[in-house]
Amino acid sequence: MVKAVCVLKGAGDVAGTVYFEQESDLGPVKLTGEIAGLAPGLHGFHVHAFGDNTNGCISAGPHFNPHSKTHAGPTDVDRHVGDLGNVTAGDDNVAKISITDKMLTLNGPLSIIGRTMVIHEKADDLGKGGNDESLKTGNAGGRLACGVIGITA
Ligand SMILES: [Cu+2]
Ligand SMILES: [Zn+2]
Repeated sequence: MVKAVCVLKGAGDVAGTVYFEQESDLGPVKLTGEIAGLAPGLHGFHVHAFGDNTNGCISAGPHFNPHSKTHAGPTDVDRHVGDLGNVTAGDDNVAKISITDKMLTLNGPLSIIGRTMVIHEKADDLGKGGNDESLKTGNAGGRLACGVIGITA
Protein backbone atom coordinates (compact mmCIF):
# COMPACT_ATOMS: atom_id res chain seq x y z
CA MET A 1 0.00 0.00 0.00
CA VAL A 2 1.29 3.44 -0.94
CA LYS A 3 -0.34 6.54 0.55
CA ALA A 4 0.08 10.17 -0.44
CA VAL A 5 -1.43 13.52 0.47
CA CYS A 6 -1.82 16.90 -1.21
CA VAL A 7 -2.64 20.15 0.60
CA LEU A 8 -4.08 22.63 -1.91
CA LYS A 9 -3.76 26.39 -1.37
CA GLY A 10 -4.10 29.40 -3.63
CA ALA A 11 -4.12 33.18 -3.76
CA GLY A 12 -7.80 33.32 -2.69
CA ASP A 13 -9.98 31.40 -0.24
CA VAL A 14 -9.88 28.05 -2.02
CA ALA A 15 -8.16 25.36 0.05
CA GLY A 16 -8.39 21.65 0.62
CA THR A 17 -6.76 18.31 1.25
CA VAL A 18 -6.74 15.26 -0.99
CA TYR A 19 -5.65 11.78 0.15
CA PHE A 20 -4.38 9.10 -2.25
CA GLU A 21 -4.16 5.34 -1.71
CA GLN A 22 -2.96 2.54 -3.97
CA GLU A 23 -3.37 -0.98 -2.64
CA SER A 24 -1.09 -2.76 -5.15
CA ASP A 25 1.48 -1.56 -7.70
CA LEU A 26 -0.87 -1.95 -10.66
CA GLY A 27 -4.14 -1.27 -8.84
CA PRO A 28 -6.32 1.84 -9.12
CA VAL A 29 -5.61 4.95 -7.09
CA LYS A 30 -8.36 6.10 -4.73
CA LEU A 31 -8.68 9.83 -4.04
CA THR A 32 -10.69 11.20 -1.14
CA GLY A 33 -10.95 14.55 0.61
CA GLU A 34 -12.54 17.96 0.21
CA ILE A 35 -11.82 21.34 -1.30
CA ALA A 36 -13.60 24.39 0.17
CA GLY A 37 -14.17 27.97 -0.99
CA LEU A 38 -15.36 27.04 -4.51
CA ALA A 39 -18.25 28.56 -6.47
CA PRO A 40 -21.04 25.94 -6.72
CA GLY A 41 -20.74 23.77 -9.83
CA LEU A 42 -18.06 21.93 -11.80
CA HIS A 43 -14.35 22.60 -11.49
CA GLY A 44 -11.59 20.98 -13.55
CA PHE A 45 -9.27 18.82 -11.43
CA HIS A 46 -5.94 17.55 -12.77
CA VAL A 47 -2.46 16.32 -11.97
CA HIS A 48 -0.02 18.77 -13.55
CA ALA A 49 3.50 17.80 -14.64
CA PHE A 50 5.79 19.55 -12.15
CA GLY A 51 6.01 19.70 -8.37
CA ASP A 52 7.03 23.34 -8.69
CA ASN A 53 4.96 26.10 -7.05
CA THR A 54 7.67 28.80 -7.09
CA ASN A 55 5.45 31.29 -8.96
CA GLY A 56 2.23 29.84 -7.63
CA CYS A 57 0.17 27.21 -9.41
CA ILE A 58 1.32 28.33 -12.89
CA SER A 59 4.78 26.83 -12.23
CA ALA A 60 3.21 23.36 -12.13
CA GLY A 61 3.23 23.38 -15.95
CA PRO A 62 0.78 21.55 -18.21
CA HIS A 63 -1.28 18.45 -17.42
CA PHE A 64 0.88 15.39 -16.63
CA ASN A 65 1.09 13.72 -20.04
CA PRO A 66 3.91 11.16 -20.27
CA HIS A 67 2.33 9.38 -23.28
CA SER A 68 1.88 12.55 -25.42
CA LYS A 69 -1.91 12.23 -25.75
CA THR A 70 -4.50 14.98 -26.17
CA HIS A 71 -6.66 16.21 -23.29
CA ALA A 72 -9.78 14.16 -22.51
CA GLY A 73 -11.93 12.90 -19.66
CA PRO A 74 -11.09 10.35 -16.97
CA THR A 75 -13.03 7.51 -18.62
CA ASP A 76 -11.37 7.99 -22.03
CA VAL A 77 -8.62 5.54 -23.03
CA ASP A 78 -6.62 8.28 -24.77
CA ARG A 79 -6.13 11.04 -22.24
CA HIS A 80 -3.47 12.83 -20.26
CA VAL A 81 -2.57 10.68 -17.27
CA GLY A 82 -3.42 13.73 -15.15
CA ASP A 83 -6.96 14.12 -16.50
CA LEU A 84 -9.34 13.56 -13.60
CA GLY A 85 -12.23 15.53 -15.11
CA ASN A 86 -14.30 17.64 -12.73
CA VAL A 87 -15.25 17.82 -9.10
CA THR A 88 -18.58 19.39 -8.08
CA ALA A 89 -18.92 22.00 -5.37
CA GLY A 90 -22.28 22.23 -3.60
CA ASP A 91 -24.16 25.26 -2.29
CA ASP A 92 -21.86 25.07 0.75
CA ASN A 93 -18.94 25.85 -1.63
CA VAL A 94 -17.34 22.49 -0.77
CA ALA A 95 -16.41 19.76 -3.26
CA LYS A 96 -16.26 16.31 -1.69
CA ILE A 97 -13.78 14.17 -3.57
CA SER A 98 -14.30 10.46 -4.12
CA ILE A 99 -12.55 9.24 -7.27
CA THR A 100 -11.12 5.86 -8.25
CA ASP A 101 -8.78 6.13 -11.23
CA LYS A 102 -7.13 3.30 -13.16
CA MET A 103 -4.51 5.39 -14.97
CA LEU A 104 -2.86 7.22 -12.07
CA THR A 105 -0.13 5.42 -10.16
CA LEU A 106 1.86 6.11 -6.99
CA ASN A 107 4.55 3.61 -8.07
CA GLY A 108 7.35 3.48 -10.63
CA PRO A 109 8.64 6.04 -13.14
CA LEU A 110 5.16 7.46 -13.91
CA SER A 111 4.29 8.02 -10.25
CA ILE A 112 2.38 11.23 -9.58
CA ILE A 113 4.23 11.73 -6.27
CA GLY A 114 6.22 14.95 -6.55
CA ARG A 115 3.80 16.44 -9.09
CA THR A 116 1.02 19.00 -8.48
CA MET A 117 -2.78 18.74 -8.14
CA VAL A 118 -4.64 21.78 -9.47
CA ILE A 119 -8.28 22.82 -8.97
CA HIS A 120 -9.59 25.20 -11.65
CA GLU A 121 -11.96 28.13 -11.89
CA LYS A 122 -14.23 26.58 -14.55
CA ALA A 123 -15.59 23.25 -15.73
CA ASP A 124 -13.33 20.97 -17.77
CA ASP A 125 -15.02 20.25 -21.13
CA LEU A 126 -13.16 16.89 -21.28
CA GLY A 127 -11.71 17.60 -24.73
CA LYS A 128 -15.16 17.99 -26.32
CA GLY A 129 -15.21 21.80 -26.55
CA GLY A 130 -14.48 21.89 -30.28
CA ASN A 131 -11.40 24.14 -30.13
CA ASP A 132 -7.62 23.72 -29.75
CA GLU A 133 -7.60 24.72 -26.09
CA SER A 134 -10.13 22.00 -25.32
CA LEU A 135 -7.59 19.40 -26.44
CA LYS A 136 -4.91 20.91 -24.16
CA THR A 137 -6.63 22.14 -21.01
CA GLY A 138 -10.36 21.45 -21.37
CA ASN A 139 -10.92 25.23 -21.15
CA ALA A 140 -10.95 24.93 -17.36
CA GLY A 141 -9.64 28.48 -16.87
CA GLY A 142 -7.54 29.84 -14.00
CA ARG A 143 -5.80 27.82 -11.33
CA LEU A 144 -7.59 28.51 -8.03
CA ALA A 145 -5.44 26.36 -5.77
CA CYS A 146 -2.76 23.71 -5.99
CA GLY A 147 -0.36 21.61 -3.98
CA VAL A 148 2.46 19.10 -4.41
CA ILE A 149 1.58 15.44 -3.88
CA GLY A 150 3.77 13.95 -1.14
CA ILE A 151 4.29 10.57 0.51
CA THR A 152 2.48 10.05 3.80
CA ALA A 153 2.28 7.35 6.47
CU1 LIG B 1 -5.40 21.57 -14.47
ZN1 LIG C 1 -5.45 17.14 -19.72
